[in-house]
Amino acid sequence: RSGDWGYGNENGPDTWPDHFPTCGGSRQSPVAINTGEAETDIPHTSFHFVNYDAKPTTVTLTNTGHSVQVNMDINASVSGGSLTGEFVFHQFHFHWGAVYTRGSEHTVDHNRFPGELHLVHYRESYGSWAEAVKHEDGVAVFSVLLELHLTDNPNLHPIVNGLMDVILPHETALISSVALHSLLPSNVDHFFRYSGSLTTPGCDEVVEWTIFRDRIHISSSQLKQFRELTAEDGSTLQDNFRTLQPLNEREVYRSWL
Ligand code: SG4
Ligand code: ZN
Repeated sequence: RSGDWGYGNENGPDTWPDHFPTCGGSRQSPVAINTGEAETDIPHTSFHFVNYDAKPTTVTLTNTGHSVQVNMDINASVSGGSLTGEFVFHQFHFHWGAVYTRGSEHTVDHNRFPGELHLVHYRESYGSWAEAVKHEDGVAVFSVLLELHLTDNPNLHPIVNGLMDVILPHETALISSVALHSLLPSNVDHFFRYSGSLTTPGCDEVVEWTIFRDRIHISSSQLKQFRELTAEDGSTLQDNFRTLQPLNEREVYRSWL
């Protein structure tokens, strides 16, 4: 029973803490971000991306039953950007809505976006994802908000074109190669930073979050194809975003004055 969490009335975010106590913790994600309230006193260093422009040979798309996720055979990593060390790229995945007025997990200045892309990394010094999630500084997730645009985002084509092959939960397909760099906004110098959790059960409080201020585009027809997927519980896979969590004692920082 406890394995069948989801985003519906019966199994949605409000019920997660019943089966996954950490989901009721005090350092949870996502949160509402407000530019005017963000602290500006963090050191200003640019990100250093390694192999983000590489085109891996094997890229797989998986319907996890809760999201659609991309894994690739690549040794990409990131440091700088006020992160406290080097983080190895692990996977990326998406959250999206049933309609374009919702779908993102974080809000910025009270705006919800039709989707949110998460690039998940783990701390290099922990050696593996499994080890890193045991440590409160083990994971770094980069969030790219998806903004509705009239025309397709060609950089999303490899992913969107693969969706029809992973309609059912746990289906996997090979897709055309994609460079991580092509999924980042053109300006990565402006970002928000706070410490939080994974946004799905067990909600481990291990994540240094980076939310880029600038967005990338997605068209309504591209969004529509995400909504063709089937979720673990048999419903349409959409509105797979968690409700906003209290900030409690935490600060949100921003990288610019
Ligand atoms: C999505 O459901 C991913 O597919 C999950 O990856 C991921 O869980 C989960 O989101 C939470 O990640 O960046 N939103 S998040 O906090 O990475 C993990 C898998 O299920 C554990 C592998
Ligand atoms: Zn996510």
